[in-house]
This record gives sequence, structure tokens and C-alpha cells, in this order.
Amino acid sequence: MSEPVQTPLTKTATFPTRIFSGIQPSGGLTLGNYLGALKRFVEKQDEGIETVYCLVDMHAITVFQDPVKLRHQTREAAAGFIAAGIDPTRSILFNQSQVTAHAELGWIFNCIARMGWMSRMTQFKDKAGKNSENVSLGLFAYPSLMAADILAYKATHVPVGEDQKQHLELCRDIAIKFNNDYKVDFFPVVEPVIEGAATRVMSLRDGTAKMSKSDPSDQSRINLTDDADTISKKIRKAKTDMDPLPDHIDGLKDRPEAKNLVNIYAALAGHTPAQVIADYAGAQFGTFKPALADLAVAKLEPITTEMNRLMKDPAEIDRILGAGAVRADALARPVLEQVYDIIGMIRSRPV
Ligand code: AQP
Repeated sequence: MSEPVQTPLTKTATFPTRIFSGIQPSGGLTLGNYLGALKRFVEKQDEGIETVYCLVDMHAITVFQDPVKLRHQTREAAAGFIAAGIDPTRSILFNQSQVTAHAELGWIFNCIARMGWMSRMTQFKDKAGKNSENVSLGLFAYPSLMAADILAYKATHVPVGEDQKQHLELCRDIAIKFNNDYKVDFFPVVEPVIEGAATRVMSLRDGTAKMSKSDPSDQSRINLTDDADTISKKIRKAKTDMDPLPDHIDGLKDRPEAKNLVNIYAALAGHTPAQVIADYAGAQFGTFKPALADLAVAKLEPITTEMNRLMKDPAEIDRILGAGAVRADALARPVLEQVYDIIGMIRSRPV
């Protein structure tokens, strides 16, 4: 069966096409991160587009991270990127805190973004819950640092999962306001790239909640570090309803758990959900779940095995991230220096 059609990227008028995206090392990578983001990152790299990928460790600390675990998770995420197909000689791969332009531009964008814009961010509301007085200021300012991540590279396209759409709209608003305030055509207005059958992978325990690395229940997600047996067990135990799969895609409406498993199957197989339904029309979950488990193991096991191999040499991972940071800095620093000039900061330190 054929792969779902990929939409060609629309070229912006004055800016060359450049992709930027990132993932927080706030836990282990999940199947959601893989299908919604990482798989797309690899595709864009393989299409020959200039790609800059970042482990956003400064975003991760908007919620407290144990320092030992954060270092481990950052290396593990880097291993996940490489194991999934990111080639650090073709893509730039680094961790955010090694390129200080992100934090510097993030501050400038804190002075561009409006409180009202930030207050409307649903991810902040979801993460802060009823505790908004007690969460970090960084969590509130998260989208403005994210805009800095992207715009420090004048990136034009950002592959992400569905949940990041609102943050990217804010990034566009920041670029437009900066350009208008300073009467320049300096920052591109970025395009989100939200593609594939699994732009929003849901929890295996609740088809209405996003699969997330920080969900307290490990059963809710598939981690890229899970072994074959664990993946199979989690899929077989995934919450579903009692009905067989429908014979038409419309039959998945109001069946969030069934829809989620079909979407995961489609994304892993490179099919559309309609093709999966055509193949499994009328099948019971007793048939569909083992097929999905086998497919998930076949696709994920090679990645897990390679991650484990890479994690045996943490110094090599650090070297790759350091080399990526040098390349990233060479792109971001001149952009930032121009921003300082545009906004009227004196830059007179002897070099
Ligand atoms: N469930 C998901 N389905 C599809 N895409 C997803 N992404 C995350 N979860 C899903 C995409 O992965 C990229 C990196 O996300 P992130 O780690 O920066 O932040 P997040 O979206 O907040 O991911 P988590 O797993 O939920 O992290 P925590 O629990 O730390 O908040 C993004 O492109 C995102 O869309």
C-alpha cells in the first residue's frame, strides 16, 4: 500500500527554507514524540532540506528536573534521534543550553509578547491546572523561548505534533510584531508542518488525553526504551471499547480509544487510517491488538537496540551535541547580533 501523500513545503517569499524543531528531554521519548515529531524530522532531513534539531533542556527545567536524570534524559533523547535516523552530519543536532542565543533572544521576545497572548495558551492552562500561582514563571514564558528557538535560525518551517499548533501561532505573532515595531522584514512568519496519521497520539489508558512522557502512569505510553515484551503487553492491555472495528472510517467517531489504535497502526505502517480500516473491517480487538503489537515491535525494536548501543558511549553523544552546538551557534549568533543592532543595543566589546 502507498504512503500517505506528503504536502510539499510552501516556500516563503524572502527566506530560504530551513526546518527547526525540538523535543524536551523531560523524560524518555514516547511513541507520541516519535510519530508526531521525530519520524517527521527524519523525513525532512532525508528530503535534503536544511534541518536544525534541538533537545530543549532549558524548556525541560520549566518543571523541576533532577540534574542527574536531566543529563541522562538529554543523552538518551540524543541517542533516540540518531537511532531513529537523524544523521548529525546532515542535520544540526544539539542541546539548547549550549547555544546561549536561545536564552538571549527569548528575553527579547518576552518584551515583545503580550501577557494576554500568553494567558490564552492552553498548554500552560493544562500544565498549571488549578495551581497557576505556584508554577514557574518559565512555564508561563515557555512559548516565547520556543519562538526564540525557531527564529534564532530564521527557520521557515517547524514539524510538530498537533499540540504545538497554538505555540507556533504565537511564534508567528511575535515575528510579525517584531517586524512591525521595528519596521523591518527581519523574521520569517513560520509555517507549522503537522503531517501524518498520528499528529496527536493519545494515552493508551484514556483516548481523550495526549500520550505524554510526564504522565504518571507508565502504562499510558510506549517509551522508545521499552523492550518488545513491554510494548506487546501495553498494547494488549490498552483501553478499548467492546465493539469490533467498523467498516468505514466514520465509524471511529466517538470511539477515541479505537481511533487512537487505528491511527497508531496507520502511522507505523505508513498507511492512511482509511486503509487500515479497509484491512481490518469487522475485526475484534483480540485480532487487531496483536497485529498492532507485532507492527510496533518490528518498527521500534531496531530503534531501541540502536539507542542502547549508543548509550554505552555517553562521551561520544556529548561530543556530537557539542559539535552540533558549534554549528548552531554559527547560524544563531549573527542573527542575534543583528537583532541587538535593530533594537538599539550598543555592541562595543573588543573582540
Ligand atoms: N502524544 C503526542 N502525539 C503527537 N505528537 C506529540 N508530541 C508530543 N506528544 C505527542 C510532539 O513531540 C514534540 C516534542 O514535544 P515536547 O517534548 O517538546 O513537549 P510536549 O508536547 O509537552 O511532549 P510531552 O511528551 O507531553 O512532554 P511533557 O510530558 O514533558 O510535557 C512536539 O512536536 C510535540 O507536538
